[in-house]
Amino acid sequence: MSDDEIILSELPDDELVQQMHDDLYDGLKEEIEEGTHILLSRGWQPYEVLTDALVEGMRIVGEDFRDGILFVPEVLLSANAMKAGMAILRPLLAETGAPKQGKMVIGTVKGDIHDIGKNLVGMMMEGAGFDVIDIGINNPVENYLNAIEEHQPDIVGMSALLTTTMPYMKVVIDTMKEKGIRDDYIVLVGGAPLNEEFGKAVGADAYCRDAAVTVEMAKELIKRKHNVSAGA
Ligand code: B1M
Repeated sequence: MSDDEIILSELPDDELVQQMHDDLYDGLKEEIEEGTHILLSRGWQPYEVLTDALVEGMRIVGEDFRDGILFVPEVLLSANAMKAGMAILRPLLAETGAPKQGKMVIGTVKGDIHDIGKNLVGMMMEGAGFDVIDIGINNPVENYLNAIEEHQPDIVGMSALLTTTMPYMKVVIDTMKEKGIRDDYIVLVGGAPLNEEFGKAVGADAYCRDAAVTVEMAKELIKRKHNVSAGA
């Protein structure tokens, strides 16, 4: 059977998810949108669709990108297809009715244009009751400082996907220190090449492995901050 003849709605769940991995790989935006709708209509939770169908699909793309099988233009199509699926899930993830938790400014650091992970973190944080101010990609330190001043968040989040851009997180944190404002905010960092040790080395409050960990970490650190200020 050729790809053209596959009717997504007739596939059982496991084959549909497999097909969505293939469609994401091939950058087929409409098929990803359709698959996302079908899984939701079958009672899948938005978070399950996100992780099992989309994030897993992108992981496979990442492997072949690394191995030189896929190239930038193809990966861009995959990214666009992934974003189309995420756009469907976003309002559903935000609709949890969770009580307000606080505010976060988040952006990808200077030199880096990867934004899928950051967007996903933003979506999950919104769903958990945080107000999220997304300052986008390729942010020099001034953008973080301006957003901090304007929005007075509880949390500053930084994303980096490249080993060449992740050191810039230290530039942002060091500048916050120089201005005497570092300790006024919770600073969280994340992105595929980072780890806990790196998070400590740059002076962040925590490294967050994924979006779910970011939510848990944010809630925990906000709670601690409130306890400290209540005790002070
Ligand atoms: Co790029 N890219 N890319 N890329 N890309 C990687 C990162 C790479 C690992 C691929 C590879 O070789 N295997 C590699 C980096 C190698 C390295 O630095 N060691 C790489 C490279 C080399 C490049 C270029 C240099 C390629 C080139 O031009 N020759 C170039 C750089 C451009 C630039 O930024 N200046 C480039 C370009 C691109 C595209 C534009 C084609 C596209 C980005 C499209 C977009 O984002 N709009 C792209 C993509 C899609 C990828 C991969 C395949 C997928 C990234 C992704 O979206 N993952 C990636 C391979 C990989 O990561 N394995 C790769 C899905 C996403 C859900 O996961 O982003 O990890 P992730 O986010 C997670 C966690 O990390 C965490 O939570 C998220 C959700 O669970 N997290 C945070 C992320 N940010 C957080 C912030 C937080 C908390 C948690 O704040 C508190």
